[in-house]
Amino acid sequence: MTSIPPPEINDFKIITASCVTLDLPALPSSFYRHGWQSWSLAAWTDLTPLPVQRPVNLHPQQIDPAYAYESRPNGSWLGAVESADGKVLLLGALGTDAHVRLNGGQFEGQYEAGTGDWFIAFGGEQVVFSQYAEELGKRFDVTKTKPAPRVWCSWYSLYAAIDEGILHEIFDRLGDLPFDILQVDDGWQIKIGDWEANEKFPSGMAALADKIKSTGRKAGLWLAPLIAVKSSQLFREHPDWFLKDEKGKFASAGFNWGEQLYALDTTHPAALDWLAALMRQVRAWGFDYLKLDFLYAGALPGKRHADVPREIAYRNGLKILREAMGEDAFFLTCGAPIIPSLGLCDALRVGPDVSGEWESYRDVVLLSNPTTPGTRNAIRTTINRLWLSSLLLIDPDVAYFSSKGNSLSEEHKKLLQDLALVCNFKATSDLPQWLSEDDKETLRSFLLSAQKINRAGRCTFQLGDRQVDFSSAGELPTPPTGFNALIGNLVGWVGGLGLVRQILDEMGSKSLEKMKKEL
Ligand code: 9PG
Repeated sequence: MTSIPPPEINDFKIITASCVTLDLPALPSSFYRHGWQSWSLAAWTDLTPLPVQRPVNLHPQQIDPAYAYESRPNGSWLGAVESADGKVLLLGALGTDAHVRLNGGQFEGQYEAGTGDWFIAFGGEQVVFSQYAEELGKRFDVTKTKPAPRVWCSWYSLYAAIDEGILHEIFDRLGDLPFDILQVDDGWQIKIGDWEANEKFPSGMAALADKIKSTGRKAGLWLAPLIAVKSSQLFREHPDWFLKDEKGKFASAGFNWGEQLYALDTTHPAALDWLAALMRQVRAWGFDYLKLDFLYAGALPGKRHADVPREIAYRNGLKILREAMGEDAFFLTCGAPIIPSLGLCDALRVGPDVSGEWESYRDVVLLSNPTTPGTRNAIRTTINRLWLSSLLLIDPDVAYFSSKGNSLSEEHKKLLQDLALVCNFKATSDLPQWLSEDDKETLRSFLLSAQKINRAGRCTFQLGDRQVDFSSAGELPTPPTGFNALIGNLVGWVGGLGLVRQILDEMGSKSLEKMKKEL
């Protein structure tokens, strides 16, 4: 263990150690928690332990399951403390497989396997974070080259209820709105693991890409190549390609689509060959923008074919995916461990999903879960990850323009639109059928906007001649006590039951089918 005094003000140092301890002169007033992957919480909080988030069977897909029960303030790779005078001390790993935590008056960092470099800086918040980003850029061969795309994505309106007919109609009706990419999301594949067109796409995926290209845009596609369900042909034919736990059972990669998820072992040579072939296939169909999702699965704890640190295993898998799709493809990573993705993708989702509601009381308050879809959750975590924007394009998820298909207030819709401008990553899923002429003009000027943006504070920005303040999304709700805590436990338990989630999914898809008929 290396114990060192913090650096002088406005200075930073880099030291090599497996475990580092900084003795703080006084207890800080707040702690910057940096969650593991795109959807995990990033926020400044006080030092009170956060309750364990629920349902616990979703831990593998929402947070780093290795630290799910850590009650001290902690974070993946980096953390920061703020003292009463507003100065910030940042401790951050310059390698993968590292975690930090506050242990009373000591700020500790630890590599899971072996030693690595630590970056330590003290000074103004924006300065220390940008110095850290600069050092990360050097270590992870970051070359930020691609221009920011303007994307229409099928997820946040139709969800999985997409089919060939409705997508063709939407692509036609988008008219001359200035989108660069039309991206087909979840719902086209046979199964999670079997990445071929399902019966809703009888003309096949190449025909779908052709249709998009005929509108003058590039074609985008969503896949989750590092997970599979047990009923997939992939899992049935190659169970040996999947990650195991310490007891030799298949490790859980979470639960979604009414099924248990499993993780591909990205150190297995045959699995890597399969991944590379899949990427070449998707490019051959004509898709040039790839949103690869649920990527955390490559870095979950477990037993692998080759005994390498889990995030190195993930990063090697990502390299194979990148090489096979080609440097000319636009590569967006999602549900992805943050630091191990740097330098290998063009854009990274930096927050949880938005949704048509501001906040779910059930999820955020009763279940202490800030990682589930919700507009407030998405804004909160994205704002706290803006420091990554010097390293790659950061995707804050989509903005809404229509009053149909969501229950957001005008003010909340505007906040999401402004967040997209701050990130310079513009996307929506709104259906052209939903947009009034006014909505279309707002969307058009959003897509064309090239305002000058200046950060004024942690949550405040100057956008052209307007000031924007995102602080209404910043605070975390107070954890439940008494009766509400009891209800929370019950909801957490019920919500973790597979059958209950299946029924909810079923209800969701029925109401989407109804909405489609009414378009
Ligand atoms: C498609 C979607 C969209 C979306 C992605 C991802 O259970 N979860 O924690 C969970 C979080 C996010 C999520 C799905 C499940 O959404 O972020 O944009 O592509 O997959 O299924």
